[in-house]
Amino acid sequence: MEEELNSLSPHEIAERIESMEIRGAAFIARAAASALKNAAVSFDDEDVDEFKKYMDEIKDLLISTRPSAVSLPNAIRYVLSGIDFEDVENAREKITKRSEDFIMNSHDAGKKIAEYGGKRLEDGDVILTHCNSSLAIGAIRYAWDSGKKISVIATESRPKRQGYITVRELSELGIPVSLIVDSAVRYFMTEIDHVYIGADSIASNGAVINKIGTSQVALCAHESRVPVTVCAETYKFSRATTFGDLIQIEERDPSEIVEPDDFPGVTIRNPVFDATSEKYIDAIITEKGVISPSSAYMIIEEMEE
Ligand code: RUB
Repeated sequence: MEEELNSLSPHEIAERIESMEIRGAAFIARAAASALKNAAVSFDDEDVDEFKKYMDEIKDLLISTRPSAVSLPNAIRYVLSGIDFEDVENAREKITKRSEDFIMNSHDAGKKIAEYGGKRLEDGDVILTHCNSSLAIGAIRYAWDSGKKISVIATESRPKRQGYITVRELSELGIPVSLIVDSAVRYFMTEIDHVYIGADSIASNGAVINKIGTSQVALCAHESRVPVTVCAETYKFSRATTFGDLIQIEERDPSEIVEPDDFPGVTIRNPVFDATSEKYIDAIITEKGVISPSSAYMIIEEMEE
């Protein structure tokens, strides 16, 4: 699907992010970088002010699609930083190059995180994962490919059931995997050695925003003394949280849960992410190494302006 991005207009990419055809924070970030490149390449005018206006429109459109994934504005900031908009051709070339660099760095970061995360798993480990994180799966896959006989328990992840994608991916790799409903997490926690999850955003205090239900998984793990590991590239850390901003939790259409007409007079709420306190997270694996949540601020300090 990623190869297809080059042939899509920026509006088509924004639509696919909003509808969740493109989903998962890493893929969303790379898709946003591609959308900016496609916008720059297809802009057909020499007026630099119009070009800047158009790029700003695309930027705002992309940012509005998934408000909880900080990877998205961070990808956009990376691609557009240092672009002076004095000449269309020059700006176009720089945007193209920075977009390609972002995508390449994102893939490289994923490989490093897979290695660091995979090495921490041991033969015989049972890993619980929630939702569908390409980074958490990368680490699990690394351990499996290294010959460790691990197995996975994956939650269904209501309402959109991204857990189905996870179990299909793992089972295609030959990794033993069980599917459970979200409410069975505590029941199975005594069988689990590690919780491995991804992140949409990480706040400066180390709190992690990820798929709704992650905080319950982490609480259960804490109760059973099971370590919780978050696999996330540094572009998922939120600089704005150091200045007091809170990460917005996206609420989506209630029809993702049930048909609202079947429940007249009932308010149906559909928050799709939640915040897990840093108290319940043991390690965050980034491409720069394994850190404790209390070091999140240092990662943000080092981020490119
Ligand atoms: C996906 C989700 C994933 C993170 C990390 O939610 O919560 O755990 O985005 O994914 P949604 P990755 O399906 O609503 O986008 O590790 O692939 O970046």
